[in-house]
Amino acid sequence: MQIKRFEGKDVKAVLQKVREEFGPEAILLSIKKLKPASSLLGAFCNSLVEVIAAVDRDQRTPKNPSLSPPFPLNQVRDQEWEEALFLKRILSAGFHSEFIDGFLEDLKHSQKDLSGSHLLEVYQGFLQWKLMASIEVLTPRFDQKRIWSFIGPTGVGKTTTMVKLAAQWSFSLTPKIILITIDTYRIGAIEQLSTYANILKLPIEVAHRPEDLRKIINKWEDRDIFLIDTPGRSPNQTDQIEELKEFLTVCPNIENHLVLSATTKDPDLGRIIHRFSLLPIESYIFTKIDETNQFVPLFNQLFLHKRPITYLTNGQRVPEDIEIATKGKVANLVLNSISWN
Ligand SMILES: Nc1nc2c(ncn2[C@@H]2O[C@H](COP(=O)(O)OP(=O)(O)O)[C@@H](O)[C@H]2O)c(=O)[nH]1
Ligand SMILES: [Mg+2]
Repeated sequence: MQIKRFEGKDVKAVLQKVREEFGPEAILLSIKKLKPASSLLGAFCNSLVEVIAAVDRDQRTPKNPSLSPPFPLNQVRDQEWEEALFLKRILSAGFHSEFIDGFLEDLKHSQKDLSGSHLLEVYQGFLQWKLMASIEVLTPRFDQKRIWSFIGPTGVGKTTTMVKLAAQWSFSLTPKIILITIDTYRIGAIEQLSTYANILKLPIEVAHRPEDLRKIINKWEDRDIFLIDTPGRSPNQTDQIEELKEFLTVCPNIENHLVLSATTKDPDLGRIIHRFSLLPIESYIFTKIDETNQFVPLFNQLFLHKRPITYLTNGQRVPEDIEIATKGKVANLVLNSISWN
């Protein structure tokens, strides 16, 4: 029996050395990390791995060129596998590469106390912190006159969201609210909003031209909150967005809130945000979070196009299905949408 100590930068490299020298009959006596890793990357790049292996000289056979692993994989230390699995999961979750790079860099320099805790939970906690640190939220304030417009593609829930907010604010804040629509394109759009205005006993005005909008805002100067519904605009039609801009620049204090559906695919979301950025955007409102369980695309946009998120909507019921976005809520949606098993 020959016993020998092997060293290498990682388990794979050391096992390769063992295999080359002792062949497939080698018996692993121990596998140890010599320099404890202080980070996830350290586990793969900086540490030294020591393997003590033995082989019975008489049974030793020439090098085996077969591709099958020479040793049972379950002999590799648990912690390394957990780190590798965690990495694999977040890599396959669809995060933007810039986020992954920053996350790994922070993880590398963090002090992690792994004593007595499950490694996956420690890393999930770290990811949650990083998600929260990467986004901005905005809690609406009504200490002054507010003029909110709801802009975005067709069918994302602009009108529904505006009415949910009108209802909630008029029940709880008792401000004077007026509903305005510039959506004179879609058949039934004015009727849809008029129905809600009647139920909520709020005034409604229709602006056919930018000039009308300016006049309406001046006419209702006693109002605290102006809510402007807009027609859905295709991100591919720049002229439509330019036209919208003519309306929404008639008054300097109009705040545009970009309404996006959480069900939209990642590249499409990016394109929509890019096109609507022709207008200054105050916040994002994400709708239809009840219709998907994939929230990494939503997060990627919040990460890449840094603007605050104000609201999340989670159903068709008016006014119940809307909630203020918090960093914790967004981070939990993202974490829960990653497959950890
Ligand atoms: N499931 C779900 N449906 C929603 C949500 N918000 C709006 N909708 C529905 O989406 C459809 C389009 O809404 P609408 O407000 O007319 O969209 P707009 O064209 O952007 O004004 C309607 O059927 C709404 O009831 C939401 O948060 N979840
Ligand atoms: Mg609408």
